[in-house]
Amino acid sequence: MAANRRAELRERLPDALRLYVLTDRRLARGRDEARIVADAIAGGATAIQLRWKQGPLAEALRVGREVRQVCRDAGVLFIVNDRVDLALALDADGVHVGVDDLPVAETRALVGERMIVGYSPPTLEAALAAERDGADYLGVGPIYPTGTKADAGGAVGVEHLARIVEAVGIPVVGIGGINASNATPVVAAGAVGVAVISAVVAADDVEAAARALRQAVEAGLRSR
Ligand code: 3NM
Repeated sequence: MAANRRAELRERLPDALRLYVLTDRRLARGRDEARIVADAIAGGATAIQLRWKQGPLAEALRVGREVRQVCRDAGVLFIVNDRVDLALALDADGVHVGVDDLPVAETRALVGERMIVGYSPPTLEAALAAERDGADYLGVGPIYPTGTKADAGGAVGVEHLARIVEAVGIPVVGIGGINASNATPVVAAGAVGVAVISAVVAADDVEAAARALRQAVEAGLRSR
């Protein structure tokens, strides 16, 4: 795609981040990433993040190409976690970085206008700084307690998310411990959508789990 993909995607972002599903090999119980992603999209996922925490990068590249193809065929956003090099190699729509990764400014300098950059701000101040440095959206969490990310810290709650939504001009998604029964208040608090791992990836019926979450997100949007 063109070098200015960022501008085109930024316009679509609020809609494209309604239900953002992150892959996790450990929770997938041997099921193939591309299969899980296809089922999640069938249930209503609007964005996918390749979250690669283990194994050789050559394998990440192979799996990433499969996942990217599923996303492209469906017109769904394809974002790579942590690794700017992998995001560039996969020609992803975006890269998502956190406090332990390359900072937002350096990430933006490397990817230019070729893709969007997401960031997970630990504080309100970090959220404002990330926006200034070129982040296109933020992931705020953990909203609720989660067992999926060991170093996620304590739950920040929807009030913290609402303060960040008020302070910044870029879209915010909530993440951490979100499922179909608690997603609605996250969106009611101002998030454009929710990001999830276990509620979809670990479900026996991935498509049904995604559908229930998407309905909870839509209920939150209607309540605003
Ligand atoms: N980031 P689950 S919480 C990847 O707070 C991630 O930034 C978080 O998994 C943050 O939906 C988290 O299973 C884990 O709780 C999300």
